[in-house]
Amino acid sequence: MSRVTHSCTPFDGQKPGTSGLRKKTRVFMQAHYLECFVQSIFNAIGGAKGKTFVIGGDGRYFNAEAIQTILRMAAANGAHRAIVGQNGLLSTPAASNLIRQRETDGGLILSASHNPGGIDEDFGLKFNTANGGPAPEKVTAAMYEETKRISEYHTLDAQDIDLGSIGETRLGEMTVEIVDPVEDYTALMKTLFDFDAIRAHIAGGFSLKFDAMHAVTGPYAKAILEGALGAPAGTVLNGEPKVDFGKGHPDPNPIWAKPLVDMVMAEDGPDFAAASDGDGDRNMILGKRCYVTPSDSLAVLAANAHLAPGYDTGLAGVARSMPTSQAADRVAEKLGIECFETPTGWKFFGNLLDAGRATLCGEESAGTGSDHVREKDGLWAVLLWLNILAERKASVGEILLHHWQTYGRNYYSRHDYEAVDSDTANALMADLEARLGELPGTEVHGLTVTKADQFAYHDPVDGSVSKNQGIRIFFEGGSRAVLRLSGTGTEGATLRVYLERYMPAEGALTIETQTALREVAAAVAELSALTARTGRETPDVMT
Ligand code: VG1
Ligand code: CO
Repeated sequence: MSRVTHSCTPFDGQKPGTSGLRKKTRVFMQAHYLECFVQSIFNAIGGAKGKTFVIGGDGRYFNAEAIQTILRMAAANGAHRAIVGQNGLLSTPAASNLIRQRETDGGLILSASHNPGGIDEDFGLKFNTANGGPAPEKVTAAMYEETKRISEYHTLDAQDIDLGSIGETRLGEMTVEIVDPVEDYTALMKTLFDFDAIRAHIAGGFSLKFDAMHAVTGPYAKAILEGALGAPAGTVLNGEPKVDFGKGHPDPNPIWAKPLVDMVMAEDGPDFAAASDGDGDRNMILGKRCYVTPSDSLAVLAANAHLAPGYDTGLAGVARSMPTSQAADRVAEKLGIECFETPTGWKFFGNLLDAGRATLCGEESAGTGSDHVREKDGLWAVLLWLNILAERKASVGEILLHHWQTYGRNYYSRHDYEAVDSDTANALMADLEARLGELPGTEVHGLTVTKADQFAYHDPVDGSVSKNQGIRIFFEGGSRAVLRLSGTGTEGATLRVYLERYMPAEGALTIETQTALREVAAAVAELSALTARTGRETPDVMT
């Protein structure tokens, strides 16, 4: 087994986005492409020599092949040990947990998350640091610099190893440890939640469904929901991970998980339903005849987390991404705890969690998590909801209504315009940005602009500044619109328009969401000349 050094030339565009490097699978499969990026990661972190890494992915097409390549390269770069999920599978939160529990030097997570999988779909790779969280901007920037000057990479001239058998093998000088991907994660969940109370609630007739969307959470959900919590077999739907996710988008929202939504809207539907995404870090929460927006979910969880054993001493603080609705802010205010507003992407929560300033974090894109790992965590959110439901013995709908009656309601929706021509999208954003100064005072569709800016984040822990994180337009009365371009797409640009309107507790709390947001949507469309520029009358996806 000899070490081989290949020379290579840099590839354009190996710049990590919101969550690692995401490209079409065929792009990743080009000769030397993956290798150049992996070597750049090792170079950017001061080499792999003597280090231990966790390696695993969401099981999509090319997952297993890419892991073999990474293992050979890690060995050739002098790594000491690789901890790999059996068959190459690890949900993103489970990988984060392993990185932390085993006190490793970080991990390589293979996923394009909610994007579809397959040879003509998407693939992705990201590096998480020793705290278990996605590499912060200064590290991803260093990786990108390496990708621009890379001239060689190291690998081993060796056969593939068997990823299916649990236990240890050697690859050159490196130990490869294949682990059960579910075991440690399940143990962690048991320390946070009252499994007995949830089990009793389910045994008492509380019914639930979980849609794993043919992605990585299937084995986790079966072990935890059907195994440890005693939910009947068949509770987990689409529970076998597939390389193409059954040809769907493994994105837990009312569009891509429509069958589940239809189920809870039916007369004989379950009391609770949930879904997770490709790599298991997102969640969608549903109750009988009710969809909980991720922003509301964060707020409800913040208000009720003390009911679960892992959080019974209260929360240090709450953090949300900037486009996420301000519902959680109201809870934080009432609890008298800090509330942070960060740019989109979980990497910005890491410092706050490490410093003990935030306990719960959330994003409007179906991401919720806590300081138990350094990633958002789909099943964790499901279990916290279940724990709260078991304690409060109320329905999801009742809890939500009670929440709005206490704090008021932040009507909220995200409108996505997908595969927009990149130049068009960039010009729309640039022109709007240039006009931000003149917007205050403007009246549009009955709304008056009070403030407009380009969001910049000043990290309170390390003092770093992240600029250009999205355009915010505030209106009189507490409504708000945010515009930003996606950093996870692989085709053209995706323009995300986030809409929010606040209704006080004594106001109308049950208006249909899109109806409640009609004026804000019309106002932002007019201010950005959205239809004229993009030719789009309606969004492709509304969540
Ligand atoms: C999207 C979401 C963002 C999330 C990111 C990764 O990013 O908006 O909130 O953190 O996906 O989630 P963007 O740049 O496309 O808006 V996942 O589940 O893909 O790791
Ligand atoms: Co994900």
